[in-house]
Amino acid sequence: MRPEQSTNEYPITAAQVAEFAENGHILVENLATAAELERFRPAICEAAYKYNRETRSLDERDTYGRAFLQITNLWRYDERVREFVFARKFAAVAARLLGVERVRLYHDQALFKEPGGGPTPWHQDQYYWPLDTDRTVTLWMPLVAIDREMGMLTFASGSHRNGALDNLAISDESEEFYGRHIAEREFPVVAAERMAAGDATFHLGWTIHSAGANRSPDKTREAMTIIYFADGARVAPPQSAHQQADLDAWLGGREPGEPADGELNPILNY
Ligand SMILES: O=C(O)CCC(=O)C(=O)O
Repeated sequence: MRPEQSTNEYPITAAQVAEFAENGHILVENLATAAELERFRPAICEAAYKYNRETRSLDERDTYGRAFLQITNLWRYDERVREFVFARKFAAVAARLLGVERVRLYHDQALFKEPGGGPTPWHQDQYYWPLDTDRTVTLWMPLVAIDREMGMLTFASGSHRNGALDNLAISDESEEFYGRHIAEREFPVVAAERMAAGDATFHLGWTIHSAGANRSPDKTREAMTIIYFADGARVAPPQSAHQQADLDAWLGGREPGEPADGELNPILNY
């Protein structure tokens, strides 16, 4: 049953916290209400298309480029998107699932998989993140109803437990490497059949995940994501060019060894 809820609080049970710890991911239904979706979806879409810089056709892009339009930190450009990204309700769920008192924003991303867009290869998000904690989590919310034909987020349950497995960015190589790893370790591969607009999944930074292609002829899979980390985390020395790029973009000038508490990383469950 889809839980009834006020717009300010979402009840996460102890069983859900345990499920998240065990699997490294969870589906949370009806996190954003229909009224919230009605208000925020137009704002997110408007900002995403306004700040999208991808102009190539799908044929001209590589595997990463075909997977989605990726438009980042929209909260900085649009006051309405800021209200969505800073929602205490979402951050409180993230904190409860992580088992921490306070969470900070790492960044947000609109991930729009276009009609005909390709699959998102298996990967681990935290490969990109120069943070010294494994208390990191991504909220992934479709803004329209989706089914598996449109690029459902898909998880290898329990795959977070060994932390970093390889230094692989999202690519054909990561698809091959993690695909083999999942088969060898026999991790259950889990994806919802469908998600309603406003449902959300949460996954840990080390959980291996992917998404299918968007086989819809005309519907874009509009997903909005918010990445959180536990307050108290420090900036870690970057281990790759990707981590250096993240350090430059998302951590507000903080240096390795310093607390990750810059102006781009506010506490959101105040
Ligand atoms: O939206 C997608 O296709 C992939 C999303 C993803 O990998 C993430 O949010 O961590």
